Amino acid sequence: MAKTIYVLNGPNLNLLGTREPHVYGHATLADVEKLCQATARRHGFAVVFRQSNHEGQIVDWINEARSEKASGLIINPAGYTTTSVAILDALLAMEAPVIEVHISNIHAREEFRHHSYVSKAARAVICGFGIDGYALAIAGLADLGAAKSGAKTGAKG
Ligand code: CA2
Repeated sequence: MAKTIYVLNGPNLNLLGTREPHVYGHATLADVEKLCQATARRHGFAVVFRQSNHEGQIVDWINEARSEKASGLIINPAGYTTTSVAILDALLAMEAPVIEVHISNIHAREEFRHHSYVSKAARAVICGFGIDGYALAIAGLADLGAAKSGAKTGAKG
């Protein structure tokens, strides 16, 4: 059976592709889901892909990923990146690797976007690659899995 990864998206990412294309590009969240499904399939993963505008819902999904023994979790916490201790605490309880993704380069933007609570629980952080960051995160999770099973040698794992 395919290993499952969760891809969780925070508030307002449902609006992707509708405005601010100079910052976030023209792709919609449906396009992001298609990219994740196609990339995951190539790496032998199944994907649970979700978006919510509600902090508690995201916390519940992180707990679900943990209890369902997901192989990894990718999260774009969006506006909760800089505020949510609740999401951080849920992520800290995960054993599987967590990858934080941002479509834009948050460090080249306003200073209030630079600090992330989520990064404290993240194995890696990807920002500034547009929606390709999600595909890179899935490839990274696949690489971590391969390293763990001994299929690869190197510094990771
Ligand atoms: O670059 C990212 O992926 C962000 O996580 C996106 C968040 C922002 O608060 C973070 O600082 C960086 C914003 C998500 C809302 O996205 C929209 C996209 C299009 C139109 C309106 C909102």
